[in-house]
Amino acid sequence: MATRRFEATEPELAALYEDLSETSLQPLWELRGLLTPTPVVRGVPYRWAGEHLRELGARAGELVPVDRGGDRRVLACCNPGLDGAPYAVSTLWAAVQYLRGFEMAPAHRHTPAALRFVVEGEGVWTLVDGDPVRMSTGDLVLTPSWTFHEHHNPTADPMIWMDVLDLPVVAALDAVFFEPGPSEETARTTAPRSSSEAWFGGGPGLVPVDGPALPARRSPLLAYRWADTERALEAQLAARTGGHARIRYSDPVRGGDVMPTMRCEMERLRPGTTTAPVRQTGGQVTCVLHGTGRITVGSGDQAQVFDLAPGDIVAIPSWAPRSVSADTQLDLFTTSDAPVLEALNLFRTETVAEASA
Ligand code: GTQ
Ligand code: FE2
Repeated sequence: MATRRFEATEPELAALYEDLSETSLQPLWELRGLLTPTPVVRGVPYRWAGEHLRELGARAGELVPVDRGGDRRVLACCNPGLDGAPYAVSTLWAAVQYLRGFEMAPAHRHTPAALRFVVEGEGVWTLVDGDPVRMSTGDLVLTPSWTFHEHHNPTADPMIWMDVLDLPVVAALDAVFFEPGPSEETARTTAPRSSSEAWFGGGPGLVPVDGPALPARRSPLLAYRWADTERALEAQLAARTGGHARIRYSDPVRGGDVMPTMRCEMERLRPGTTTAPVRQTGGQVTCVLHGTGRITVGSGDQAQVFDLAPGDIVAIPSWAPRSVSADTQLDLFTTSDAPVLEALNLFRTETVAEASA
């Protein structure tokens, strides 16, 4: 198979280029844009409005059944800069999943890891490797790589939530595996406290002595509850100056990020607060839990300003400065691929001096 052929006016060089092409070789001296001074990022700053996600999710709920074959009723956020790839940024899948009352999304597992963040609603629970984890407003729920998961809605009301997966990273590494789960119905209608929370959600700094074996390189705690998150944010706001608090979800036993590929954080801004523009390598996805305000993503000509309301999902491409302003009190959940970049010693972050507008 021949590769791209480069042009030359000098006949011997042209002949060389032809032979290189036939031999699937390319001359580096003719290649441009490989080693750029700063990242060339195809993904663009973008916001999917919560209002649209809710409305379109509900319409999909009316029209599209969830069953084997379909498996999940999910609308993927597709960054307009990524040529139709179903990714929010080049390294993260972000989507909304809609489960009608009394519906069930069947068990499966895959090597891409997933997290769920609930903007509104309760009643659905996810069975993660047999452990029932309920999902309520403001909760972060993990389905780490290769864990079986199925979603149950025992209530009469539909529920919608955000999924984020590291699928683009796993796909780029050619390491995607998928397997359907055991098909027998796990007929459970209640969600008792997960065993993961009983063991590892004991409270600040309290971890079991003779607990279950710890899973490799990811948190043993599968759910981070909003009441705990909010308490931590309020305590931090009381302890510090300024109206901006930020917390990171971590492995309660060993510290570090919740999963090897995704970092999760929550921030609260008091009304009238604006954050300094910060950029980092790798992609980020921000989801609005509560409040209204604005987010500026990018700088100079590329800067985009989006109004924020609950349920909005925002794509922050690599190295784009991100600044947030709160009109009312604003709670934002953000996930990123920072653990991947850190593991490879590629993580950079900086505060950008000039506020982008
Ligand atoms: O809930 O299992 O958004 O497998 C994409 C793939 C959700 C899920 C997504 C999935 C799921
Ligand atoms: Fe899945």
